[in-house]
Amino acid sequence: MREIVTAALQMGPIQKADSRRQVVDRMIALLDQAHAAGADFAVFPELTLTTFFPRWYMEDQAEVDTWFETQMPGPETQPLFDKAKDYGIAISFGFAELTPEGRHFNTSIQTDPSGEIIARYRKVHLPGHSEYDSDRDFQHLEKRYFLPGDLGFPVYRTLGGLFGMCICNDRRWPETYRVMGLQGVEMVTLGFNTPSVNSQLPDEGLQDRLFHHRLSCQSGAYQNATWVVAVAKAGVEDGHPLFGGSLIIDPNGKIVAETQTEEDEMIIHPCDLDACTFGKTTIFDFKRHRRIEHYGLITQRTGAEPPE
Ligand code: CDV
Repeated sequence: MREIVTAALQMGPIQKADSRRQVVDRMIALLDQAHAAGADFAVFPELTLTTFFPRWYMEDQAEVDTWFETQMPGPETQPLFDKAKDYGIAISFGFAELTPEGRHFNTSIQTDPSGEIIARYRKVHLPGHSEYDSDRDFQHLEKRYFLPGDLGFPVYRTLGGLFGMCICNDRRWPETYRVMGLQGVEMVTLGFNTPSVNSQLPDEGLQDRLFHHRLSCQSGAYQNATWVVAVAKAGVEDGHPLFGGSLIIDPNGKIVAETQTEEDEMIIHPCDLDACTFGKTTIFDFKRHRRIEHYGLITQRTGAEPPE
């Protein structure tokens, strides 16, 4: 048994006017709960430190850069790292990263229990568009503000297991999980900010949107025999609703915990990494069953091209 008591720390809405300090205080309050419940590992959402700013169209790069972090930890986030170290809890959270060379990424990091950053992931699948779109009720400008991630999908050893990260839209792509599955991943963590309404399909109901979210995460878990921990930033941000539905999913694809609110909320579960072994050595024993001679198109072709 390799049990990692894992807390998914969902954040409620963060308004444009909220300061990093206010957000970090809320994160620490959730970490206090996780510590009281015996957590080894705590996972926060995508772009945890700010409102989901890609919904806003901005032309002034100096204004855009105010949403980004140039240091991690920086002065405002150091107290979170200190608290996690005090508690001996490994943490993972997302933020907008501005590198010293001036590159912008939608990033997640993971620390070990001593508070050291031991892994970094930069979002690969950036949804949305790069120019103002007047046909939408609200914008989704991730392609404008971020570069596609340049680190691939690394899997790393920590907490006695094999861990990997992805971010929000990545969870909808089977390639995301499979590339980590091929590195033996035992727990995939991800944060998300998903609007409760589809700006291009207003009649799509919230239940359908939650269904697609659960379907993507549960199939990724099952087909790769890995835990998946998916954590929302939820609630109404400056008039724009984001759904909750943070999940802890076992390697059989079953949901073992799910949040019930769109506020700051913890769910927690003792995740036994050894529970991955059965799936990885039977139906999803890749080495025995995969037929890579038929998978060439996956990396040769991006868009669908139907036959003549
Ligand atoms: N932050 C995201 O990547 N959100 C997307 C929305 C745009 C659909 C998602 O896949 O949830």
